[in-house]
Amino acid sequence: MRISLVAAGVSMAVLAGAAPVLHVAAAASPPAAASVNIGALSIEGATIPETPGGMGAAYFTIVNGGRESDWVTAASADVAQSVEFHTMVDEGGTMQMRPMQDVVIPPGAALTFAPGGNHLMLIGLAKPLRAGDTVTLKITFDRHGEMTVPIVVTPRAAGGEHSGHH
Ligand SMILES: [Cu+2]
Repeated sequence: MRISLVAAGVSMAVLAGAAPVLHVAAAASPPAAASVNIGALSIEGATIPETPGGMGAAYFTIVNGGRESDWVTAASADVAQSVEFHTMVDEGGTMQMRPMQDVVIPPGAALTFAPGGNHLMLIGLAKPLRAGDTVTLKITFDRHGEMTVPIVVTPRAAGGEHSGHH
C-alpha cells in the first residue's frame, strides 16, 4: 500500500521538526511487506526475518522516482541500539559484510537490500524478534526528510534463508 504525501508540505513539516505521520491500515490478513513513500522517494517491500537475538537484518528497496539524487543521513530502529547499512564484499573467497560508506540513490534508480547482499544490520537487539512483532524503522534522507517504516517481523522460512548469520 502507498500513502501519497504532498512533497512540499512534507518538506516544510520536516524542517519544522514534525515528522510526517504515515498511516498503515491494520490488516486482518497476513501482513504485507511495508511500503511507504514521501513524494518520489519510496521504501518498498520492507521485511525483517525473525531472529533469536543479538543482531538482525532488514531488507527493502529504496526507489528514487525523482530527478535528483538523495541519500541517507541517519537511520534507527526502535528495537536496536543502532543500525548500520552493510554491503557484502568478497574477501579471498569469503563473503564479508562491510559498512556502506554512502547510501545514495541516483534519480530514476533503485537500491536493493536483500538476503545475501546489502542489508540494514540491526545491532544490539533488546530481545529476540518474533514473527508478528512490529519494528519501527526510521530512515532520514537529505532531501526528502525522515521516513517511518513499520515492519512486521516475518517467519524465518518466509523472510529469507540467511537471516541470522551472513
Ligand atoms: Cu551486516
